[in-house]
Amino acid sequence: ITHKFPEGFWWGSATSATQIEGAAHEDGKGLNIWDYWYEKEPNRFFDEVGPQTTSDFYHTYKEDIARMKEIGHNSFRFSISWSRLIPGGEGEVNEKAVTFYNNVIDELLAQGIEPFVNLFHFDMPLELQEIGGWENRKVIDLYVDFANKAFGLFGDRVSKWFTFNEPIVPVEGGYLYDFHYPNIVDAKKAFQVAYNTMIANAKAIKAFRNHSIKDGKIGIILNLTPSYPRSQNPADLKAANIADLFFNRSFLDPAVLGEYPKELIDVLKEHGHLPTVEAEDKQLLKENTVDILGVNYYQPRRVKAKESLPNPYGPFMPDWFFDNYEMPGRKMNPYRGWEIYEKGIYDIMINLKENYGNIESFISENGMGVQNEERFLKDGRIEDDYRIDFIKGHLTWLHKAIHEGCNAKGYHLWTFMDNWSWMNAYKNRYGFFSVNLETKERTAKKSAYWIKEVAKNNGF
Ligand code: BGP
Repeated sequence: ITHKFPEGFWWGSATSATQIEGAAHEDGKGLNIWDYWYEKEPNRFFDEVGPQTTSDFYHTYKEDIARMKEIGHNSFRFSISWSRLIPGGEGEVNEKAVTFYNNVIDELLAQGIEPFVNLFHFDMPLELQEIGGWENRKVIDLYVDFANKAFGLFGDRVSKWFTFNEPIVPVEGGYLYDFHYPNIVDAKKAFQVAYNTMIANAKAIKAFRNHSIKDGKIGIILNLTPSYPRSQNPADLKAANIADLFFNRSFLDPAVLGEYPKELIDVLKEHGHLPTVEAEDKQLLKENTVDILGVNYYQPRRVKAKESLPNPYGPFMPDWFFDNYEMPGRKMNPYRGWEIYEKGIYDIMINLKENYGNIESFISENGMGVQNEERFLKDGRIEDDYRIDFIKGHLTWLHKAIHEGCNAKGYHLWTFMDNWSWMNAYKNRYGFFSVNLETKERTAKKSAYWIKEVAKNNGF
């Protein structure tokens, strides 16, 4: 074993409610924006199945958790669906949902797997989106009520909690670049939404502290994309810095340090895009920072200075300041088209160590999406050596970061079994297990056997 990880390292995988549960209309669940977008409003981008067609974890959790145990997971992340626990987003809890999440938690604990519970993974209850979603401060209070109820119901057995997964994604998709419902393109609203989610994060943390959960820790999960400049020219460096401010630090700084970077405030002020704030917000943010940070890492961001000046009369957008840059010779995932840059994981960790108080963290998502993965079927199982190499490459850099004093506690793959995705349905497969969508049969891929050994040896 050349790469041994610290004792108690968390090996596992990550999922989200909308992507695995299915049972979208069962047992009193309300609609969320994804149910609506795919079922009720013709999705104008894709001709794909919606979140009612999933691996059906709602009914198969018991066998799936046994599979997790079988491949050596000691931890597993799932999310609680707000619209399942509180249909409509407001009011009484749905007892059937309480039973389901209780069963999942109890089953995980019975198998020796620690539940990591996330509260919001892109799945706004439809009724709350209709009153403006995160644009509306009332939704913050309803979210805190939801969080409080979840802490109260499950906090006796769950100690690791997360407020949000990738809060920037609903901002980018729903308010800037038009790829998620509600398909608004308006940077002013986008910054308000981004800001309000961080207020919701702080308020949920504050509520969490009143629950005295044993060994309780609360965190946030951010997709950090290290922002690499094309060159060391001042203009390229500036472009990379601005991209970093918008896409990483606008969440990382308030979550971990309790305040926004001054440079970001200056840019927003200059362009008249400062969000509306309330008097007590500043103190609230300062006093309620996270205990732990989940880092989702898939690919870096490479940028260069803008080649042509943006139209000063056009609507303000973050990409006024930079262009994306495709580095010649970069390594690509040939089966999906994202860049693979394993060292990014190390750069993120060193940044957290040097600039964010070496906050306790873990890799909460990392993974390789592959199209038409059945082409790698051999004797009934998918021989995903490329995924093993991918994970190994990232773990090697994570191991080095830990060796240099970074406070990283675990690695979760995206994802446990092939699941439904927001934009691509089942096109990109990520799981340790493949899923036959007709029979719902699960089959372990080669990587599942490999990770089992890694977990057993706590290294490779
Ligand atoms: C992350 C999300 C996940 C998951 C993953 C893979 O951003 O947190 O929900 O979907 O990306 O991306 P995709 O499904 O688009 O391939």
